[in-house]
Amino acid sequence: MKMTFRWYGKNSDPVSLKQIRQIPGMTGVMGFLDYKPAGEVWTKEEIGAYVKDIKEAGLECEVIESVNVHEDIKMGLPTRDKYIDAYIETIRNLAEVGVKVIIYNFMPVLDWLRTDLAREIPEDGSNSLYYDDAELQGLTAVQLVENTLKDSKGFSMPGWEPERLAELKVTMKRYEEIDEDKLAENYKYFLDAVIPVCEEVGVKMACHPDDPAWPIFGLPRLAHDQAGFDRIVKLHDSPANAICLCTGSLGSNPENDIPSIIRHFGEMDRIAALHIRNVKFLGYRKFREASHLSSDGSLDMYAIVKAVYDTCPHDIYVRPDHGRMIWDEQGRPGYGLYDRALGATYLNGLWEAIDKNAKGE
Ligand SMILES: [Mn+2]
Repeated sequence: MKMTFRWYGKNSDPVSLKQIRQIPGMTGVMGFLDYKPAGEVWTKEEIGAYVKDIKEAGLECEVIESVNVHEDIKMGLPTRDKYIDAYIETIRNLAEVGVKVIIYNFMPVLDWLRTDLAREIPEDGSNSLYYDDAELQGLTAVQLVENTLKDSKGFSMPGWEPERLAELKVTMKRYEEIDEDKLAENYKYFLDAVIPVCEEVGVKMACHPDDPAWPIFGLPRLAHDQAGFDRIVKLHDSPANAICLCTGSLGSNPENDIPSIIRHFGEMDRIAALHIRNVKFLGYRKFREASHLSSDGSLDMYAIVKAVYDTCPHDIYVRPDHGRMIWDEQGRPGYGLYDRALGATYLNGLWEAIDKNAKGE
């Protein structure tokens, strides 16, 4: 297990590379150029400068996250080809600096969504990301963005700032004609274009699950259970068409048996990276994020790490995922230093125990 840490870059992450380097067992970051809009090429110069800083801090940058797929590709518009060409150029540029895995998602319109970004956990006074589907009932996506203007209440729709509201209305309208099959067709068109390039340059594309793990606002979604990912990996059959298995995203639906899903895709060699975190179920489509410890949440983290150990390559890229805000830390919701560092240490502890046990030590 290569333990890594998400890092947003020196201009927008309050966590420094030096701090990340000091977490025990940390080998690298899962990087991100957060200022790049979907559809723009990540140039050699900017990627080179970003990776140089990481290497100078004694860390690797073999995984890049959130190379976002332009909406025109997901919608299958005629303009998609120019955005696919740009994506391919980015893949080539990333490969040149040693990137091995690109994490992305194919969620229409909305990325991850929570109804509260800082819900206090009554037991200990920390806070974490929170979701309650009931709070979204009766709201459309457009109303949700309008509401954030009046009363932010913690709602967040990444990528859909209020100033883009008009565009959101048009996009939502277009999706009325796109069902899951049509979305899968558009997805295949994208994979058929990019996967051969990935094979050529030695990069894996790793699809991140829908978060939360069910369709919202009537939009088609493909990546929220085992059957969905079975369909995705078959759209273009190649080890380069892989998964970023995010336990917390898939685990937001209690019907998803996470260790079993890991074993299923691990045995197929289709897991290129994992985000490992815990969630606590609070009711139907209602959850909050917990510390990584099994007993703090609803997922069995031992069974998860054991499934990774048993079925994935032992140098698989892993990172702790969202953490709580603890010890009065101020920072990016879900991406503070302290709780994620505790998560990494805990995951490394589970791995060490599983490894020594397997070797009879
Ligand atoms: Mn994730």
